[in-house]
Amino acid sequence: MARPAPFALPPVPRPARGQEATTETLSMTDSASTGAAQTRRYEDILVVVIDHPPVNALSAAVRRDLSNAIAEAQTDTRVRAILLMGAGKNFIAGADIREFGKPPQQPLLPDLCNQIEASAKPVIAALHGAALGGGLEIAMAAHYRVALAGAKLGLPEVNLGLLPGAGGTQRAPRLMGAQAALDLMLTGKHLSADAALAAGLVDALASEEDPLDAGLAYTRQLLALNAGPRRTRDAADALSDRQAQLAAVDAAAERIATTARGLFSPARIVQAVRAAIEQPFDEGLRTERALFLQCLDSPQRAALVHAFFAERETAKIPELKEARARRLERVGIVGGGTMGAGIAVAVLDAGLPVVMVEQDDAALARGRARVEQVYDLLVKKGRISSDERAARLARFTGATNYDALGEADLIIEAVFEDMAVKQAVFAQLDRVAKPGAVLATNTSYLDVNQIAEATRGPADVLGLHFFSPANIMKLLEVVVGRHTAPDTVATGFELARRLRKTPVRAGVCDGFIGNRILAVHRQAADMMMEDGASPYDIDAAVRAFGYPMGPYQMADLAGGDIGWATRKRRAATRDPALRYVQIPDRLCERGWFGQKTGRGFYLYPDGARQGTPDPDVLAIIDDERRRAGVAPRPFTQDDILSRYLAAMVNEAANVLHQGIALRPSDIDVVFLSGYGFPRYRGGPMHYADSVDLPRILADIRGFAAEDPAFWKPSPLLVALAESGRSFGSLNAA
Ligand code: 3H9
Repeated sequence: MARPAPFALPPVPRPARGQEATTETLSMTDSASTGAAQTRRYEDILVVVIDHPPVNALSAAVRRDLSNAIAEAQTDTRVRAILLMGAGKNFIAGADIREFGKPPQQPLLPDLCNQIEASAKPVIAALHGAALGGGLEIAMAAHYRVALAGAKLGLPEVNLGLLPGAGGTQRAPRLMGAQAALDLMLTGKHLSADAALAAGLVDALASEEDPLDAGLAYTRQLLALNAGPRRTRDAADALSDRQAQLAAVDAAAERIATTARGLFSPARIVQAVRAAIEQPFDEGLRTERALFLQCLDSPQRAALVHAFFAERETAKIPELKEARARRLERVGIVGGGTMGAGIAVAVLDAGLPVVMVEQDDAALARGRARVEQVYDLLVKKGRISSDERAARLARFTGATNYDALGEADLIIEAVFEDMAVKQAVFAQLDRVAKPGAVLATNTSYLDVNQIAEATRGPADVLGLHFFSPANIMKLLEVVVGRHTAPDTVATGFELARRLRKTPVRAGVCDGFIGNRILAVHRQAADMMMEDGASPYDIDAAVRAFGYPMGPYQMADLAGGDIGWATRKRRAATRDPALRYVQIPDRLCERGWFGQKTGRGFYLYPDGARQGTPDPDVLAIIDDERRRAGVAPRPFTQDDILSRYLAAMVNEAANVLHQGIALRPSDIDVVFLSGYGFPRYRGGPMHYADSVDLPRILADIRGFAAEDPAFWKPSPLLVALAESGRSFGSLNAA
């Protein structure tokens, strides 16, 4: 719903370079010495450059300098217009997220936006790079907006558990209409410059590449038209059809009831936009402020901000301080199964060529077909064009001979999960790989050191544990072996960057970070199942916590045979003191491997994707209880969750204690991006801190009374809980 501008704005001409002949640097107030917002006058235009690396976030210093610059310009008779722009790659990426939770400092962002809007002289914002959150709110408070190609405009506060709290919920609907504004705020998605123009969010597109040129040219044009301040608060057109606007709000309220399950801020966003329609502007701002403060205080905001920073921390690893990635231009993949094909697609999508090696022509044809199937589906869904499909597949070649891998800079092995098979592959890779090539195994559990022993250069070997489907899942565990060289590790991280994945450094152990911890809390779930909870009760409890699916739904999706093979492998070394629940084996013995076989813990009649509870499974569980001599007892949802999560947190503490993970926040990222842990709870470590560690420790000690072999408190958990510290304190360390 594009809003016509109150008066037509002619297209922006090319910049008249050299017009800025009378450039004069203005003296700044004391606060300007911080340099967070520098001012320069170009004839009668005051240019205010927000300069606060890395992304010009609106810290207290930026707000103060900006406010001073606007105030000074009001009384400076030489200034007819004020141009706002960002230094570096972005306009402004939003409020300074690091300030949330600290005492607020003046001037507050909403007040600054109001000050900008109230300016008696026209304020123009030239937008390039990120104009997000509070950055876009500043722009909407300005009187005119020009966007450069490549600008990204958005109100992504919802991703941080917030709502746009500096007038964004009141100004965006006045510019774009309620529906488009709600869409922007509820999805957090970014709009391109073109889309923002079409939506009414900006007034003009610039053809210049430089924001200063673009902003000056546009401002001069406005001055030539004698354009005065044009305040968004007074814009009425987009909201004129009140009934239609309220209908859009009602529709959004209905939609989020299902799509934003468990989230706090979306409903507040909808409420605030309703206020934009129903209340006068200043009252609407007060409503927005009250709702914003509710969000700011919510534990979800703290968890989501934690997740934001945690994801950016994972790439800060010791190896990257001492080494750089090796050359990474050609990738080889051994194995064309589901994982191999998924990895191939991920690499092709990143623009790199792939050579896939399979043992014979038939297996290679199947591998290629899997890759093609993914692209066929993307074309069918309209995500890529058939030309794009052809271009990506043109980078794919196949071979049945290892020699074809001789040119590869990185070779990823994705064959059957068996040590002897993997070692045989690595012996071949050792033979054909060029010197300096990085050799990676996509194993989910196996010992990377032992795999590396099959080569003469274990410094070149690491684990790259992708998650299925590998072209979609963001997580990549980069497993560092005993001899892995720092530049090999750096190459793993570089691959993740190119593939736009989230890399997490892991040490070697059975299952690394994610699968090792998963195995333990899945064991806790199995014990509850034998003790009286049905798999359906357990799944329901885990879903109620916020996971998209429970552990038995996940097992059915992944295929029960995979876990069964692992259990058989571990049988010989399993601690005899540990209880072993045989129910999953009973299902596997019947060939009930989950969705792919039509039944597992659930029934999937006629290829259904959604399972239904199976009375036969409940009967098998009853038989197993009798066999094990267990008298079933009831479990409430809280009982289930406290055991499930305590087992997860305890094993995570062991993983940290043993140095398998570098920091607690890395474990959070693994569970958020690979295992469906609800993001608004921040990950298991953040969640444990929010529950309180002594309480979790007390739970574990209580459960240990029944089963001391399983419920052994982790030494790290004990140390933290007894010294009043949190996992979070180790992140900062
Ligand atoms: C808001 O605005 C609330 C208001 O409505 C109301 C207030 C009253 N603050 O992502 P990158 C850091 S809420 C502080 O790796 P890229 C980031 O941690 C805000 N720091 O780069 C990293 O630091 P380090 C709404 C920030 O090029 C570095 O910058 N805005 C902020 O891939 C580089 O970041 C958002 O939610 C910030 N706002 O992507 C936008 N943003 O190097 C959040 C980034 O120490 N930001 N940092 O690890 C983004 O989406 C991306 O950072 C951006 C750049 C697209 C801008």
